Amino acid sequence: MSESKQLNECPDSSPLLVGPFRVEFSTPVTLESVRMENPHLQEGGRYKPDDCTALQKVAVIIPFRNRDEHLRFWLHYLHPLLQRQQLDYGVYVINQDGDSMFNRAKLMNIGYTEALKEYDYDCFVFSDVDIIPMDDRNLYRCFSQPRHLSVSMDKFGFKLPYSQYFGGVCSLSKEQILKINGFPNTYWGWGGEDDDIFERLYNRAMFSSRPNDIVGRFRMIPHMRDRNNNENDRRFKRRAHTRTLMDKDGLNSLKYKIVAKEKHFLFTKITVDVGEPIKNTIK
Ligand code: UD2
Ligand code: MN
Repeated sequence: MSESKQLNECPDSSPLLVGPFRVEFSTPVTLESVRMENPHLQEGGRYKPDDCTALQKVAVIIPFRNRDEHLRFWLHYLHPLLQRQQLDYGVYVINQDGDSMFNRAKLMNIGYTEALKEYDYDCFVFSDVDIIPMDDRNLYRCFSQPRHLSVSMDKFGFKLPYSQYFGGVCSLSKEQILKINGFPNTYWGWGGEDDDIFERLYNRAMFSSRPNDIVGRFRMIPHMRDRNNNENDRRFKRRAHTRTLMDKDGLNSLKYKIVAKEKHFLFTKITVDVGEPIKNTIK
């Protein structure tokens, strides 16, 4: 009797994939129903296949504040998909505490840092809470180049809005993230941080790989602009300095305080104090 059986690597293309599937937001889902649908999860929203060794260890990072309804839909669609993709994965909801201006990219840096404290992840997928893929052949894992996954969204008529677009869902390996010093911490409010990330990649001679526009289809749950996520009207001025600022503004300048860490059955929720914008740093 041997306790530890030797597992083979999972195949490059999972036999469990179904291709396109239906995504709709008219029937509300509950955390309890999602939990029932996913009996193989471990606490904190962790999973790994039990019949093969996953090719990558993936932390899925969701920048978050006050979007519980969207998170329920996200969990409902994404947990089964990530399992069909045979990933060794964990879901991290990085919840901005308080009501200061929202800072999506800083929350992504925090997610990267905190997930690595828990497990030896080699790949990081960063996803908006409201974007749901419509095809499970769109792999939530890392590639030899950073990847932009949400290429074909309903809100943009299933087209890429512009060629440098990097918003929505993207994946980067640990090495790729370190090469660009992570993400900027200084974009407060809506917009610009995704273009900054694209520019960081460009400045380090990387580009964004993409699935095709059939596999890369997504739906965004329709919503209004949140409170305290006002359009950042300094974003264009800030991005003009990305080439020089990227070495100073990123993982090496990241400061935050953990307020709470909770292991839910379907995700790990880390509530953080990200601070406030410093006035007039970039004019
Ligand atoms: C677009 C991009 C997004 C980001 C943003 C500009 C798409 C599909 N997405 O999203 O990636 O570049 O523009 O910053 O083009 N959030 C909260 N609570 C809040 C505010 C934001 O949870 O109060 C999170 C949540 O994960 C949300 C994401 O931040 O999905 C982006 O914010 P948004 O959905 O309001 O912005 P949107 O749809 O214009
Ligand atoms: Mn959105």
